Amino acid sequence: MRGESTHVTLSAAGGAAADGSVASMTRKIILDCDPGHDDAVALLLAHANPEIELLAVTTVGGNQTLDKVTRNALGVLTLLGATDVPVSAGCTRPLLREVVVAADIHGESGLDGVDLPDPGSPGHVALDGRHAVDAIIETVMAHEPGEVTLVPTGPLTNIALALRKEPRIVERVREVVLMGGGYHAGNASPVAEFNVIVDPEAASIVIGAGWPVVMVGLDLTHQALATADVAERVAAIDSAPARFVGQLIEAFGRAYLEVAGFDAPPVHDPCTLAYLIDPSLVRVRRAPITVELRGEFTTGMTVVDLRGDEPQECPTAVATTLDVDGFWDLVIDAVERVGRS
Ligand SMILES: [Ca+2]
Repeated sequence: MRGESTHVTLSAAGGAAADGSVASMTRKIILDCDPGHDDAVALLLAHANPEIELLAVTTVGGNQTLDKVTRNALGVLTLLGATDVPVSAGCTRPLLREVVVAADIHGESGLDGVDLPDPGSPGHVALDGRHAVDAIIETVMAHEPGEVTLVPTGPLTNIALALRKEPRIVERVREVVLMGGGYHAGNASPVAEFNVIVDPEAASIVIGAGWPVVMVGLDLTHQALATADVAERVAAIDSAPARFVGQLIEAFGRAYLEVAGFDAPPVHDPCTLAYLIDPSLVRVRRAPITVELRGEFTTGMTVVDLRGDEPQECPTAVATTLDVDGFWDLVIDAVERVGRS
């Protein structure tokens, strides 16, 4: 009898080969994001951790408008020295609803309080010419089935459109590990999390597509608090990326204190990568998930059925418990690695 599983990948990629040897466990990912302070830490972890191969970065309107989050993604990758990763801009607005941004938390720029390289500076990362939806489809279809994992850390508009445009990606993608939702409290409403409430129709399409989905929601990410101890560990590293992460934590902490009364800010998005890098850091539980689309007070709520035994055949799962120390060790390790390169 299995209790809460630590990992729910259903496909065979990365497992033992026919000759008994173990194939490379490096995880090839596409990071679909809306930077955003915590997205920036996800970009850092995806770039710096040797277990992750960052195939592409795609951007979506969310924390701020598409032009702003795209500029931020390019700036963060430049600062990290991640100059060989293609970056594609995607959807400017949700499938059906009006644009909503999170300027209260992330500021007018989407990354207030940090210094990014001047977009005109030599060596600055430039946009790939493709639309994000095409970049996602082309990258997934160019790899073997079960090879590419999608990591959405913003509203799910790009992923939903990619699914509609090329339904074969459902069979091809290894799993979708998304930051969004939650099964207890929300943040953008009493019951809804920001990424899901911004484009609930897209979230419903992605979560219900039948591919393996791990929903890393607020229940999990509110355990990833950047405390004063974390800030001190970052401050002890003498490098430009470390100073950048220090600015991020400080600005994010100020906003979360003012807006939500948190003593330390929850650094949501990199929790998805922690799960992929070391599944023992994030406990997950399989459970059916539906997205509320018509509620008068509950639109954007992720309704998670936790009744009864864990349904072993269910393709969706929710993250429940974070190994907090292990998570921050990974982030600090990533800061040290980019500082050395
Ligand atoms: Ca985000």
